[in-house]
Amino acid sequence: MEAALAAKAARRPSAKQKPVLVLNGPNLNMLGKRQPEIYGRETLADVERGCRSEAVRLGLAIEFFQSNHEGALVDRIQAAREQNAAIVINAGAYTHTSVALLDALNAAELPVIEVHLSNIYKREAFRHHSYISPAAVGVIAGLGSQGYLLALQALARHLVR
Ligand code: CA2
Repeated sequence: MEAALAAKAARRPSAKQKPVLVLNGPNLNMLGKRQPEIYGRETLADVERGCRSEAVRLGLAIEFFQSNHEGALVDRIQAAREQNAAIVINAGAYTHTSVALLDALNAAELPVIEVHLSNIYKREAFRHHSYISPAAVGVIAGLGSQGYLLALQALARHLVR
C-alpha cells in the first residue's frame, strides 16, 4: 500500500514542475476535417485528449496552444521561458519558413521536441528542411498523433535528468 501511494505521488505533477507546452501551428486546427489521407481522421481536440491522458500517466502537467499566426506563436514561446518546463512543437508550415520561430525557441532556452504527423521526408522537397530543428533536442515525424505521446515520454525522462 505504501509503495503504491509513493508510486502514485511520483506520477503526480510536482508543485515545482512547470507544465510542458504543446504548441501547434497553422492549419492544425483543421485536423480530421480535411485531407484525412495525409493527416488522419483524428481532430486536434482528439490529439489534445490523448496528450492529456498520457501526461497524467507520466506525471506531467501540460498546456495546449494552437495558432494560425506566426507572431502569436512567437509570443507564446516567449512566455514559455517563464511559464513552462519544455515545449513540444508542431509548427506546421512555419517549420519550413520561420527564422522567427527558431530565434524564439533558442531564446526560450527550454528542451524542445519537434513533432510532425506526416513523414516530411517522404513528401515535397520543400518540406525536407526544418528551420526549427537546430533548437530541438529531438525530432519525431511520420508516426501520426503517436508522435506527440512519444515526445511527452521523452520529455518526462529528459526533465528528471
Ligand atoms: O506533418 C505535419 O505535422 C506537418 O507539420 C503538417 C503541416 C505541414 O505544412 C508540414 O509540412 C508537416 C500542415 C498542417 C496542416 O494540417 C492540415 C490538416 C488537415 C487539413 C488541412 C491541413
